[in-house]
Amino acid sequence: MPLTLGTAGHIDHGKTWLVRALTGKDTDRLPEEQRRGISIDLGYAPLELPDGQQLSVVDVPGHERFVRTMVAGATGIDLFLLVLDAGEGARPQTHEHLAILRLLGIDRGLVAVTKADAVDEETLELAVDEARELVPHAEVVAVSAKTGAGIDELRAALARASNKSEASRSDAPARLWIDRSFTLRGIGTVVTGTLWSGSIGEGDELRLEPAGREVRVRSVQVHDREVGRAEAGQRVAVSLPGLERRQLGRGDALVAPGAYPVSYRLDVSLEELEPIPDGARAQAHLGTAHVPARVVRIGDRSAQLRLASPVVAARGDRVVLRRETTLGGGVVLDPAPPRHRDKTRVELLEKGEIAATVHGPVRAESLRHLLEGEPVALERAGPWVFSQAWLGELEAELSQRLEQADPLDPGISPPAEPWATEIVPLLPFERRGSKLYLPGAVASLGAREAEAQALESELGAAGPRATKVEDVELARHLEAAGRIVRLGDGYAVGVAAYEAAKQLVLSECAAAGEITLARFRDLAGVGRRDAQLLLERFDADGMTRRIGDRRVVRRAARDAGASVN
Ligand SMILES: Nc1nc2c(ncn2[C@@H]2O[C@H](COP(=O)(O)OP(=O)(O)OP(=O)(O)O)[C@@H](O)[C@H]2O)c(=O)[nH]1
Ligand SMILES: [Mg+2]
Repeated sequence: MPLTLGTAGHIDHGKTWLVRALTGKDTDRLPEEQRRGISIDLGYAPLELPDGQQLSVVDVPGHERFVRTMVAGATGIDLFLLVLDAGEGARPQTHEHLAILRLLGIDRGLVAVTKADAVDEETLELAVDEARELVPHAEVVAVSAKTGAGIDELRAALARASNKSEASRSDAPARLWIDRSFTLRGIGTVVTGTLWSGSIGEGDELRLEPAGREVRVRSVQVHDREVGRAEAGQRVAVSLPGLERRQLGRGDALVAPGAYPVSYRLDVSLEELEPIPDGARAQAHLGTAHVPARVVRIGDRSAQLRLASPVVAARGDRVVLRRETTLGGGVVLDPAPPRHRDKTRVELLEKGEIAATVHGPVRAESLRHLLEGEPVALERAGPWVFSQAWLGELEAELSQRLEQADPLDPGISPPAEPWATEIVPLLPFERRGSKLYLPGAVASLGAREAEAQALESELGAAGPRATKVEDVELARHLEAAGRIVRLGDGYAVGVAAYEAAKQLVLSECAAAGEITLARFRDLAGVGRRDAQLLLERFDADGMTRRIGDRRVVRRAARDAGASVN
């Protein structure tokens, strides 16, 4: 597994010279860097160790104004090389770079106390002691880039440190944080970066995020050599035909399609170098990206970062928070959380109890970035996952509503949420039309039977005269039960009166071929309005057809009538 080594240290302490002494390459390639004698951008060089191991070296600038470039360079490295000027000792960016390395979780590396040629022995010893105190777990080597003294010892120490390190990111889908992009004649746009995880090969279809652009890899190089496929941990150059250089740059990521969420929020466990108040604004650095963020505190040790623009993140990613100085950082607990301030949720996430954070339905794909494999201890329906307890609560709530439903129509409208189509069928209810019912539930009058009987006798007494019924539900139910007949405008008649009126129409039409409103009114002995309501009902029943002010019996009804008679 190839490892990446990143320099760190205060401005002018001799990082670039040391990289040149180790690799033979001057990484200060920009004219401005050469003119000013300082590093401004990241520099890259391959380094072959005595035991044949290959390292990729990233040289970072030490200037306090370029710390954000240092973060972009340090992100994704496996080993650090902290460079300390023997004459100067630790200075502000020595400390800040060290803090950033710690926040990024890069704890393996060594310290080179350089410019040994420029100081006396005593000063050198003091500097070496200071270095040991500063980074107690690291090997300290005194060197001079100018004379070459100690360089071989440094190489041997690097080989030892590399042998102890291993990158363990190769299982996850491909993600490459871009740190440079340029155009090569005849090839087009090329991006470089450290491949954090997965592999990238010729012909791969990837996505450029957060823009969400589909890209196809034409070729892949590792240290200027074409390879079929580059592996996690390597510094990679990828050529992407069809893309303009200005469409991408440092801070973008090339990822396997669909493998990582692109998110405006990150739940993080927080580590503070200085107190970060709720609502604080800072730059959030993640991978090679940095975006303005607001820190929404959730309890003592965690926060939700609300970002001004989206980032591609995964659980376990490190974030550094900076203003003019480095404020702190964190580890991503949830790369795509809902907007919340829920302390319990964060505590569960921290413990890795991802399933426990799920109650109501969420899309399974939104959990994929939190879980390895399929969610266990969760229910699943279509694209949704949810807890058994939540399903139980839903069932209880719907059952209660069904029990309280109108006995005349004991159904309720099912939930209208997007998950309803997949989840409601899991519950022991019956779907009839647009409503849900308890299994086998039938309409009943229950306590309203007395009311129903009163209405029935009222209608019976009224004969063919229509009666207004205010209780529409009751009327509908009694009609469905064959106990009354509803007319228009909320009126109704008894069944016997309806049948009698029907016979009047049928026999008049059998004799005269037709019936008018006036004639029917006289025959039935009712007012004009009631006659009209009855005739309209016969029309609606399909028994009669209206022609101007007359009505004739439809053939089907005549035949049916004949067969009944
Ligand atoms: N005597 C002596 N001088 C050195 C040595 N290494 C570097 N220098 C001097 O220190 C200056 C800065 O060295 P660089 O390697 O550019 O320092 P740096 O840490 O890369 O600086 P930034 O990238 O700007 O942070 C050089 O121009 C040299 O003059 C050394 O081993 N011995
Ligand atoms: Mg430099």
